[in-house]
Amino acid sequence: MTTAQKENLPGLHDDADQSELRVSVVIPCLNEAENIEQCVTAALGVLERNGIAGEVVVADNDSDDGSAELARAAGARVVVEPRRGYGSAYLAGFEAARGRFIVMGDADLTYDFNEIPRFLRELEDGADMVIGDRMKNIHPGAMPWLHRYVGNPLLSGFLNLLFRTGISDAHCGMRAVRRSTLPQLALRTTGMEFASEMVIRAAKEKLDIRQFDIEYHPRGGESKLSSFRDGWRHLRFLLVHSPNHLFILPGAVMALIGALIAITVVANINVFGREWDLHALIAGALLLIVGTQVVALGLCAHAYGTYFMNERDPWFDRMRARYRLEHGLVLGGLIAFAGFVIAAVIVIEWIDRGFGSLGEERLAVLALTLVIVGIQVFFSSFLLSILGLRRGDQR
Ligand SMILES: Nc1nc2c(ncn2[C@@H]2O[C@H](COP(=O)(O)OP(=O)(O)OP(=O)(O)O)[C@@H](O)[C@H]2O)c(=O)[nH]1
Ligand SMILES: [Mg+2]
Repeated sequence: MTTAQKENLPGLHDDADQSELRVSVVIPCLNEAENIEQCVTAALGVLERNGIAGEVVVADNDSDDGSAELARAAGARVVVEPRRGYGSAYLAGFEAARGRFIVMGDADLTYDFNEIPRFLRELEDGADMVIGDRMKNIHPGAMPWLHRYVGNPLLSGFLNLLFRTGISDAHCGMRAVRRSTLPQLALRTTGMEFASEMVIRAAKEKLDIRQFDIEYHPRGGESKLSSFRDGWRHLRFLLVHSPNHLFILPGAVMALIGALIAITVVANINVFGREWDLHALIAGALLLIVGTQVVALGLCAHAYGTYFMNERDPWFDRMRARYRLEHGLVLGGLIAFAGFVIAAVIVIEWIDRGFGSLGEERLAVLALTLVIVGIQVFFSSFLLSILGLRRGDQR
């Protein structure tokens, strides 16, 4: 490469005298004998042509088709990770990588390694993570209809609805990351959901994430992706990392609707031109009880995330600062007490009637609901407090 050529690539000169490599191209590989040689050669060629001090690390998932030997022969450093999974392979590759920057790409010829300098330029410019966007440049036959129009848009859309990352193609496999950010990202998932985890963790840590359009080519060899199993693993990951959407929101909506129905029935309010009675009240009670339970589970999930997983959620932090164990105990106690009072009124009336027949079903359901909800709030408050014990965060 001439000096003039190097000057056209800001930030990519004078690597030879640095003890640290500028880039590690990490390629995960599971039985990719058809492609791996070509991928490694392409990546090494790009580094050489652009004068970038770097290495190619192939994270082999214990392939049984000779992929590791082929990769080694082509000039890659090979690390073997016997535990299967896209995430497992990458975690092993990251551990072995020595470059200041890491560029990631599949071992299937879908991505063009000539894009490496472009990814590096963004990182040199200050980005912490750079992600390709395949969706506008998918070559014919590169992505099945189901993934192109359903799986990828739905999963990326849902991911952004929950985590607001602003990344259009959150599952693109060609990306780059500053290696020094890895401890902060604390990635741990082992399967395809690793792609989601990287983006979500980076967004939660407020890292500088950038994206640009790249081309997506048809794959060589057999795909390792299982549409439904891997799609579900992404979805499951998104849900379990967002207690607000999994528990708090649906729980609060159920409890609110339940409470409104209960008030309407007990206060004899006319809605839609008729009065609502016992059956509606039973449905309302069910929603109120289940909703309370789901919200309580969500609070415990938040507490677990905060105390054991170093998660931060501004809403939960505000709640923690405002309310203590005793607030929950008093609230739960008062709700249950109200239920017992109503139950006592019914019993007194029954005694009054000389233990005769009673027609207080509506009040009885109300009393039962209040007692259950009160007890739930009371004991959930204790559980929340227990979850904070270890870190001395008990409130
Ligand atoms: N799915 C999967 N991929 C692995 C595993 N270990 C390594 N890989 C590599 O991870 C990369 C991604 O897998 P692909 O089969 O290309 O999945 P994909 O890119 O989502 O789907 P395609 O569009 O069909 O390529 C490939 O380079 C695989 O060889 C594993 O256990 N499971
Ligand atoms: Mg692929």
